[in-house]
Amino acid sequence: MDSKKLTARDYASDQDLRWCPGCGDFAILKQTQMVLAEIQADPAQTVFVSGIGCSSRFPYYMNTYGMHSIHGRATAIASGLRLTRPDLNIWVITGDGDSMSIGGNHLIHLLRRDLNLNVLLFNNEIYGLTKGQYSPTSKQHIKTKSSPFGSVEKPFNTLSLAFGAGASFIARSIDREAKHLQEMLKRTNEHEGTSLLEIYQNCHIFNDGAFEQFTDRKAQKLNAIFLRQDEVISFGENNEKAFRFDGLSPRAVDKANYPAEELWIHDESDALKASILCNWVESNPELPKLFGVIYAKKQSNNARNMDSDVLDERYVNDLIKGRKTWSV
Ligand SMILES: Cc1ncc(C[n+]2csc(CCOP(=O)(O)OP(=O)(O)O)c2C)c(N)n1
Ligand code: SF4
Ligand SMILES: [Mg+2]
Repeated sequence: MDSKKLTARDYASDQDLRWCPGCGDFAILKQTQMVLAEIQADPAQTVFVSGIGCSSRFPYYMNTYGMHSIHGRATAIASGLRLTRPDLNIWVITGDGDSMSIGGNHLIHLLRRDLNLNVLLFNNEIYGLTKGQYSPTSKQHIKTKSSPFGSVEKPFNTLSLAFGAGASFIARSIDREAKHLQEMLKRTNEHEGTSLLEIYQNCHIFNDGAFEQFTDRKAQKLNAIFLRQDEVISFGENNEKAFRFDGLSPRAVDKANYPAEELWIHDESDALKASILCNWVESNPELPKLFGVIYAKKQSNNARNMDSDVLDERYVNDLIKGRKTWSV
C-alpha cells in the first residue's frame, strides 16, 4: 500500500450501483467505506465474500478483493479462505434469506467454529432480489407473493439463534443510524473470532417501513434500547424505565426509584446476561428491541489457534505419511 491517506472514495469501485433508488443498502455501503478509510484498511488485504441477493451485490461496489459467490454459501467459502489466508481481513455479506434460509446450516456452524470473520447480515425481513417473498425473519402474518393469506411461521429471533449457536460477538445496528452503524462496524472488525452484525435494512420496494419504529425519532424512544457498556439499560419516552433483577428475572421498573447500582448495567462480556437479553428481552413483544453490542466474549484466542491447527503443515504431512492412510 502506498503511503497516501485513503479516503472513503478510494474504497468505492467504478461499477454502477444497481440497487433501487432509496434502498437501505446504499447507506450500509457508504458507512462501510467510511470505516475502512478511518482504519486505513489495506484494499489489497481486504476481501468481501457474498452469497446471492440484492445485498450480495455489495462486493462489486468495493474497490477491494471480493467474490459474489453461491446462495447461502458465502460463510463456507469465506471459512475456506480464512483457513488458507490468515493474513487477510475477510468480511461476509449476506441477506436474511441467504443466511437463514438456504444458508442457515452454514451460518450456525461458522458461529460455532468462531473463525476470525466479520459477518454483516443485511436484514430487510424479505427476499428482495426475487421480488418479495417472505423470509425467515419476516413478521408473522405478513402478506407477500408467497404468503398471500399471511405467513404462518413465527420469525427467527436472530440474536437468540446466534447466541445458541455459540457466537462470540453479536451486535445489531440499522441503516439509518449512520454514527451507530459506523461504531458497530468498527467493533465488528476489531473482534477476534466470528462477529455477527445484524443490520436492519429498509427494502422500500417490497417491505417498506418495516423498521420505521426504530428510525422515527419519537417512536425510537419507545421501541429501541441502545445498549452502552457500563451504562444502565434504560428505555421509555424519557428514558425513565430500567430493569431490576428479581433473582434471575429482570423486571421493568421506574429508574428514578432506585440507585444505579441496583439496576441492570450492561456488561457485554457477561454470557448469562447476554442470554437473558437474547432469549427474554428480545422475544418479549412488550419490550423494545435491542441495538448495540449485545454480547462480546472475552476471547482466549481460540480462533487463531484453530486457524493455525488446521494450517500446520507438519500435522498434514504426518497424517499423510502416517499409518492411517493407504494407497488404492
Ligand atoms: C440455489 C438457489 N436457490 C434460490 C435462488 C433464488 N434466490 C436468489 S436471491 C434469494 C433470496 C434473497 O433474499 P435475501 O438473502 O434476504 O437478500 P435480499 O435480496 O433481500 O438482499 C433467492 C431465494 C438462487 N439464486 N439460488
Ligand atoms: S428490491 Fe429492495 S433490497 Fe433489493 S435493491 Fe430494491 S429496495 Fe433494495
Ligand atoms: Mg432480504
